[in-house]
Amino acid sequence: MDVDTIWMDGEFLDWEDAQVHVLTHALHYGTGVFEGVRCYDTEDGPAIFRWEDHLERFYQSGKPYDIEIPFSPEELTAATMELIDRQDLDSCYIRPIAFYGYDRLGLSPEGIPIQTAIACWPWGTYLGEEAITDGVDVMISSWRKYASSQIPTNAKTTGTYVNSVLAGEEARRNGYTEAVVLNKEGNVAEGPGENIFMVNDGELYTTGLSESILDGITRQSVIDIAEDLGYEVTETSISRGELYTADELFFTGTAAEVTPIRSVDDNEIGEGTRGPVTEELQQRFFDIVEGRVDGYDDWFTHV
Ligand code: PPE
Repeated sequence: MDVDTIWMDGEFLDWEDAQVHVLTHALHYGTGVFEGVRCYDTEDGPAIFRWEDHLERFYQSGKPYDIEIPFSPEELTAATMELIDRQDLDSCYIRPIAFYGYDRLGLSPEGIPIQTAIACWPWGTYLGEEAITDGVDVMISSWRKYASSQIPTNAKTTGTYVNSVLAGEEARRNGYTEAVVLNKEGNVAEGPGENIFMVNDGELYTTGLSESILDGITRQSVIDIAEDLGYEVTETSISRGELYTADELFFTGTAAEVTPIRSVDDNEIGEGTRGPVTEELQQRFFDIVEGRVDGYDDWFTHV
């Protein structure tokens, strides 16, 4: 990797020196929150996509856990800008994280210092280069998504990603590229690191916020982009069976961007390739994030 610096607790450190103690609270109990953000190489130079929305979610994610991030949004923004600038990155993935550090073990984090770090590195397509054009094969995971009555699903918490790891690895062990997880009620929730959309008769559907999903920023962006193109978008509950008979399906996420789904449990979706509505939205999404469309300026923070 062509990167050498990580910002941690207010300082720029050499990549190798950004370390924590082995008795870090978050390592034992998963008590950290994080973000995933992309910076795109636009016509006007590097620009971070929806930075303010990601920052807001970062602070909000900490609330249920009393993780009060000890840096202001301005300080985190300045640190990120400098990281991108110093390392000459034009497009990259940005990973802010805040977590309970080291003082003592025991479940209660009271009095344990909160550590904050930001790393940036180049990250290409999430599910493979061909995934963007050809789509991915997914399986319905035998693992359910944890319910929002058990752990807040709108917070991006480090520990809860064990659920995503179980589902994703089960799918890959079985020869699929990615999983889809059902919620406790048995309806569709999302992917291990993606939200999901369905297209039927030229209209869009996506799982609602009460389906135990992460409130994805790409999901909200795609809803806005689709509506701007004249599509109707409904946030609803989607059953497993509806996935099998959908005209088109696709994932959204910061890492996954807009990735078509071509089969579910070996059932072809539509023609078994990227569908036309998915292709149109995907093209529009890339045109917007790479700065080729006017009217979305407030989604960008220029470096
Ligand atoms: N659901 C989950 C569970 C999720 O982790 C993500 C992002 C999304 C939906 C989409 O949210 P948004 O990025 O705001 O559109 N997953 C992040 C982590 C990926 C990883 O492998 O690490 C991401 O895409 O950055």
